[in-house]
Amino acid sequence: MSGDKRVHTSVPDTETAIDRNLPEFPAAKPIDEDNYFRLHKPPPYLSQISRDVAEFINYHHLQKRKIVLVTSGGTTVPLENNTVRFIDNFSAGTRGATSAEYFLENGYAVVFLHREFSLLPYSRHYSHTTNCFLDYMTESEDGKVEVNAEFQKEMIVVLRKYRHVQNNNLLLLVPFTTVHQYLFTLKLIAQELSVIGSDALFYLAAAVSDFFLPSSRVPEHKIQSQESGGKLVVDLEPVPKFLSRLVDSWAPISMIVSFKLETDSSILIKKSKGALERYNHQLVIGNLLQTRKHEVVFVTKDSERWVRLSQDQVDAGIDIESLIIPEVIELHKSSIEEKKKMGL
Ligand code: 9Z3
Repeated sequence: MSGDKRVHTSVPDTETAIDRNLPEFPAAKPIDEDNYFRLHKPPPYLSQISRDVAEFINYHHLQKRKIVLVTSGGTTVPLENNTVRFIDNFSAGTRGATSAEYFLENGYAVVFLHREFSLLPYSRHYSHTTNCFLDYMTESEDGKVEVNAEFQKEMIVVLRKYRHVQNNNLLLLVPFTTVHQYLFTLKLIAQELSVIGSDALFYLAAAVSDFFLPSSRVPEHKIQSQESGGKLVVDLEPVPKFLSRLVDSWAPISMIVSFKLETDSSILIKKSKGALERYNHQLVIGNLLQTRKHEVVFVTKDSERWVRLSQDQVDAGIDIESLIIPEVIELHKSSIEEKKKMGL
């Protein structure tokens, strides 16, 4: 809603945001993958997700529709099995949910691997505390609930798009909460999507934790406040960098777009290029925590190019994803042609 004068506590103090000017962890090797997936139990619901994803892919592949996996939202790192406390991050899923809408508008089917209760395509316009749906409602004279006249025009557009997507089975919602669930589900979906080769696109916008607590060290019950002299000392391991396994093994023919998040503008391009070289995929979209809604940088092997909203576009409430997605789709088209020439 425009004219929002409320305080927003989730907006970080940019002066004190963390600077990650440190060398990256090395890419995960097959042995790291084996160890992780051997030493951790898969989520119990995975076979249900596997069936739903396979059915969805089959349905759209028969209709020659391209499929994108959009990942979205932050991952949690539980500190206890019966989880009272966990480590989390800032991501609300705006990038992922908004991007999914533009992929759908451009004819893609979308598998939306998202943090449960984060923003969803379409409902994001009227959910969570900034856009409470009740603010859009009014009571008519005969006691019926109606949409406020001033929002009718805007809401009918969103409603029609949402219904079209529902009626044509174009969107599959797959949730995760922990980084562990995210990794198992990502691997599963990637392997299923690899069947359609170059027609599959991976758009990895989720903010995945860099650190985790191996399950062998997670206590079953709530940590007591009097343990360890009243202090809580958290000793986390680095999450293996699974992007290398996605590119090299899980879905080697598909196009992969990853995001790079930094808070220090002077290292964003260097880090994005570093990720591209390390994982050897097609595109890194760099963004800064502070300006991510207005500008991003496309980094490929031989180019870097900023995509920015003009001040007029910002004022008009244009989503930067409406500029990002058509460009990604063009690159996907070229990638498909290239792969076909190679006989893949
Ligand atoms: C992003 O950079 C996303 O654009 C944001 C979107 C998380 C900033 P919001 O959900 O934010 O709209 O509030 N995602 C990727 C971040 C990430 O974890 N990247 C890894 C890294 O930087 C590489 S896969 O190391």
